[in-house]
Amino acid sequence: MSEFKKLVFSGVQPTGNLHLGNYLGAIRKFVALQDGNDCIYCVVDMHALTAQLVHDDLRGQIRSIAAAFIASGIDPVKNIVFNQSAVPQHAELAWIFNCVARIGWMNRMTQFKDKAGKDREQASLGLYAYPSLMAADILVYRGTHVPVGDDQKQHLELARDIAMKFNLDYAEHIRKAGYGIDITVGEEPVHAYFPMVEPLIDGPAPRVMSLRDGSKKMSKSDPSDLSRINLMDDADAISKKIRKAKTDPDGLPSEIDGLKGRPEADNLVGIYAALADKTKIDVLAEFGGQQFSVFKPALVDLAVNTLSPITGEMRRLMEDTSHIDAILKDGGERARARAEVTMNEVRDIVGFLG
Ligand code: AQP
Repeated sequence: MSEFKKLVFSGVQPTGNLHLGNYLGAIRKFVALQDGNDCIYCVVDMHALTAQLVHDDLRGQIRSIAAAFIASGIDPVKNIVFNQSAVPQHAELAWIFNCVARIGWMNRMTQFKDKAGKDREQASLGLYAYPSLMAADILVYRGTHVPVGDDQKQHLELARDIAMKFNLDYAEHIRKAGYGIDITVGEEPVHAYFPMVEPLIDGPAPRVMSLRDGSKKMSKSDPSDLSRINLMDDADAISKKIRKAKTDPDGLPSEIDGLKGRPEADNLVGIYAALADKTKIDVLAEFGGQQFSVFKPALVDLAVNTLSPITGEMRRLMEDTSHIDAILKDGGERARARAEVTMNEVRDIVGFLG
């Protein structure tokens, strides 16, 4: 048995202001993973059309996500940073995956149900097929590890199902062409062309929740700006949002069990832990028994100290976008060359001519 070469892939949609959830759930992990790994980080602009068909400034949004990657510490020379639409092979593989994936699988996707809302008949086909394009984004590089927030777990399970079905349906063709490797999935030996992707979701804040409602995830599309800390917020805005964050009347518990049934307190402790690179247990050891009037200012200081340098660098990069454009162009070329290697083989496996 052998293993696929480790390749880290992840993407962020250019659909509005990046927030603390995107940073802690995704971008900060991207930065940590770049040491010692082959990493590809993508601004998924084709996915952005599923959120909204016509954007006022999609190009500006694409650049600002790329700027956030660079400002957070991602090295665009060592890693590949690019925008999805620069590599048409993503869409080509997604079409094949649309034919592999089953309607029953897609119907179970909770993000589609949430985003489509009540009037599902009016949702776009693109929104429905989003997870199939996401599987193609990763697998066109035969990506093995995907750092994401907890909300993307189900989509990654679907990517595994698609990869597995492709491997099994085309097993003979894959073998005959001399592609693929022998792996075990569970106990089963499988001759695989595509790897079984692994989500990297761990950490104290895998799902950062809204500051106004501890039962809803922090989201770019929440109409209330007070619900999220944007990466472009200044110190005053961060301070105001944390001070106004919903809490309950009790102080902080000393034990983790004391956070049960207190989603807002749990969320703020998780945010503090993630920003300080600690566990929630460490944070409660420090602040247990204290009131939010003590904890919130400490959280403000930590959030401002962590985010301000990133915000400053993002602003600087966005003043003259030629540097960002050059990074995306170079990344697009390098990504396209790699994706084309996979697509040449995939075209051969499925039986297309040339
Ligand atoms: N609240 C969150 N907590 C932890 N991780 C999160 N992510 C998003 N929200 C949270 C992670 O950020 C990465 C990029 O997300 P995306 O922009 O591609 O898509 P999304 O999950 O749809 O993000 P938003 O901010 O919630 O946007 P809208 O409002 O447009 O739906 C992903 O790894 C995601 O898990």
